[in-house]
Amino acid sequence: MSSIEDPSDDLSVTPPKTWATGVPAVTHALEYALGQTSVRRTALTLLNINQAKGFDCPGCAWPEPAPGKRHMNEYCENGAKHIADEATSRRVTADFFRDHSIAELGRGSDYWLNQQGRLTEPMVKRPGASHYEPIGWDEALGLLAEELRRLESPDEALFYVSGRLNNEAAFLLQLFARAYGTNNLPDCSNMCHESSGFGLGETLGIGKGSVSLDDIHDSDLIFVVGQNPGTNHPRMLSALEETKRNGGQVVAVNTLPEAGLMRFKHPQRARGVIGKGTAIADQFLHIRAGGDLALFQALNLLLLEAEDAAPGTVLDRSFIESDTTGFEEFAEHARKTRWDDVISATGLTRAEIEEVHRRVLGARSVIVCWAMGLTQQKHGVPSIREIVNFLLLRGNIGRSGAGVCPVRGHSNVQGDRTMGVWEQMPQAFLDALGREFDFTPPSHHGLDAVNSIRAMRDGKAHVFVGVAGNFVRATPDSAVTEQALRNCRLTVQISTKLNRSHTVCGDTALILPTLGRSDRDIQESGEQFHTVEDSMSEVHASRGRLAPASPHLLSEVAIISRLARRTLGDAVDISWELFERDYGTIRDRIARVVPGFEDFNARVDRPGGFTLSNPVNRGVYPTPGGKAVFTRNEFTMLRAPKGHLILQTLRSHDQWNTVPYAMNDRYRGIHNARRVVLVNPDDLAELGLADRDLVDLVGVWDDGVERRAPGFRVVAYPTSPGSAASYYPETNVLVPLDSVADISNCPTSKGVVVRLEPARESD
Ligand SMILES: Nc1nc2c(c(=O)[nH]1)N[C@H]1C(S)=C(S)[C@@H](COP(=O)(O)OP(=O)(O)OC[C@H]3O[C@@H](n4cnc5c(=O)[nH]c(N)nc54)[C@H](O)[C@@H]3O)O[C@H]1N2
Ligand SMILES: Nc1nc2c(c(=O)[nH]1)N[C@H]1C(S)=C(S)[C@@H](COP(=O)(O)OP(=O)(O)OC[C@H]3O[C@@H](n4cnc5c(=O)[nH]c(N)nc54)[C@H](O)[C@@H]3O)O[C@H]1N2
Ligand code: SF4
Ligand SMILES: [Mo]
Repeated sequence: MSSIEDPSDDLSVTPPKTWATGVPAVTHALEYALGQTSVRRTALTLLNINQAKGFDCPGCAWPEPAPGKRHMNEYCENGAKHIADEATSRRVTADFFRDHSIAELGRGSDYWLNQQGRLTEPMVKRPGASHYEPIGWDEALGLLAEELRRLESPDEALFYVSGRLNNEAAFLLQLFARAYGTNNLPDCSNMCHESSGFGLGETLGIGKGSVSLDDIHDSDLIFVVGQNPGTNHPRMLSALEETKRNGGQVVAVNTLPEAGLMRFKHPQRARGVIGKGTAIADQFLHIRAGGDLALFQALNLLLLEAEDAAPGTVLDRSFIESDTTGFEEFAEHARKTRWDDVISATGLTRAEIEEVHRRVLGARSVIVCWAMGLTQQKHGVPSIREIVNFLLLRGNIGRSGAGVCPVRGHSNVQGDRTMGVWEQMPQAFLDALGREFDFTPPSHHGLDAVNSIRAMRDGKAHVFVGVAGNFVRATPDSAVTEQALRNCRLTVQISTKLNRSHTVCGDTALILPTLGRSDRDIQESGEQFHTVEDSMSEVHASRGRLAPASPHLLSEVAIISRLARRTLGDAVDISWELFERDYGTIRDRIARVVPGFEDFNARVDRPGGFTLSNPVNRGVYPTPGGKAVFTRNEFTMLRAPKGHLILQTLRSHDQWNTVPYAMNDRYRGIHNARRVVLVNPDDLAELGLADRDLVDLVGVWDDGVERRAPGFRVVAYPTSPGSAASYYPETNVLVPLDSVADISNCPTSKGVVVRLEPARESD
């Protein structure tokens, strides 16, 4: 199809690494960068990542150190790969679309699609057409506006946002959606940290983390639960190294012994390059899938019993008294925790848990960090609530070195929520938005990601607009989701690079190419910057430095402003033109609508920006009762029928979400293949399978539909007993649409019941 071939599927396996980062990491990043673009562009991009006057790394949401404390190279291997992937010199042109039918593109792999390069001009697929063809911006936006105006109800349109989107564009998009008349703003967060939002919102009153980078450095004890920082938040390892240097300890809780959790070599420090590096985890808990709720219930029981044995020495009674409610009911419930339940749910020994307990007793400050291993489980919300109970018991909220730390994924996913991208924004936000722009936003909740798919599947939504993501590959139940999108009258993707979502089209489909984070953004009033908020609520500016990938690109702000003007006309009196001309005018309005953004333009002008304060750290809990809430959580564990495993669908070291950069997962020792399933050797023996067998993964769910992912190589691997691991998005086909976390509706991507069948003959 093109000169870029899929790498051959030629699996080789080496022992999993016991350390992360160091010289090989830097070399790998440079190799990828130089494969994409010139030495000059590589140097320019790398020198500007995460510097006060440069652009924010488009990788994860881990914060940068304060400006004075940054290294010249304040980025990690993966950050460098993400930026090189965007700064690539390869281009997808109109000729490319003429040469490849949409059906042909649909057969290309996720890897191949991404490797084609940056999108360069707007394209349209007309009804019945087999190919995309060029279309002017005016006509494209007119076509979309016309479809939106034709809908019987604004709730028949969906606006999907991924956390790559900057604050200014996110604010405009939600303003436009609400002025148009809908709260249908599904986002990637619905599939990511949604359980954190609900778990923290209910107990602490705010769905965000409460700690800063300094808290991480100064903490006595940090838990890293269900998270693989070596790959997904690499610079978190530098922070944990600092914790250790200051005398703190780390407990890692994972179903896999992830390299970065074990040992870390700092690439920016001579010692890291040559020495043995720092051992990160003081204790590793090789937990069973979904066992985290039971683990924290056991730790809470131990704390209550220790307090009984030595009253007044274990719990922070005065904090519990002044800052919380529900302690007595919680304690009564917690005392019923049974050790045999805990042992079967966690697969840990009582001695291991008691060892953790002793560390907790010895720590004056404790932080719990977590990511997808918790949030994408059916009982993700109760697990997070139980973690809050654990921290409240010893007053580990709101003081130095202590607190909750949900480690976010996309670089601005937290900011997008702050800007109002959520289908359930509180009424106070909607009122403030309505007051500022003189209209009445709809108050009924919109659709999240899973419910958006249901609406398209059932013919209740007809126009899908995706901004900065890859909806078709990020969502569960791929076959259902693809059909849902094909049911639409119009599908629109505002993107930088080609992906599978461009190949799964409604009757009409539009590709609207846009500037990336590294591209210079010049508007009528001059050069623009935009802003982002990281996982620790730090808001700062990001300025692209490279010549845009094509002269035909518009910024996201420009696309949304023009679309709003075309769709809404004079219906609302909003100065969209001004917004496009000068992004500072958007920030002026954000300052008046979003709490904590007062004087936004001036504060973001300082190097490093500013930090949004979390009220919890001032002893203010925005819960209905004004206090932190202890909760009672029923014991739950994941069970698979005999002969089945609990599959988690996770990231390899060489991918950014739905986009593989290469076929390797270096730290886990997997090379040249992605269709692999990692299984514990004891489970393999019991299932009568051997290392390297070729199997189909077959999902088990109670709707009678067979979900099959064919042709996976078995790799014997130290997964915790009963659990298996495979890469996303190849395995999304196995996640049933209705298999969601309680309360948060987040797909259970880490708890999929499967059986392994000998691979069917390919036909
Ligand atoms: N390089 C790179 N960086 C990324 C991304 C990327 O794709 N590539 N994606 C970004 C995004 S959007 C996100 S949300 C984050 C995701 O960051 P992570 O949450 O670290 O990502 P996953 O690969 O999904 O890994 C989940 C981890 O949880 C563990 N786990 C699975 N089930 C359980 C369980 O039941 N209990 C426990 N205790 N552990 C479990 C897995 O073994 C694995 O270590 O990364 C961000 N950063
Ligand atoms: N099975 C399974 N499914 C999952 C997960 C899992 O662990 N397992 N994880 C879930 C999680 S945590 C998340 S966050 C989602 C991620 O879901 P998404 O955020 O939707 O997916 P991405 O792969 O990050 O999107 C990549 C595309 O974004 C576009 N893009 C990149 N940069 C820009 C930009 O600056 N502007 C614009 N307009 N476009 C840009 C490019 O075209 C690129 O192809 O997936 C979820 N799905
Ligand atoms: S840790 Fe995350 S934000 Fe920092 S450089 Fe790496 S990918 Fe980018
Ligand atoms: Mo995410």
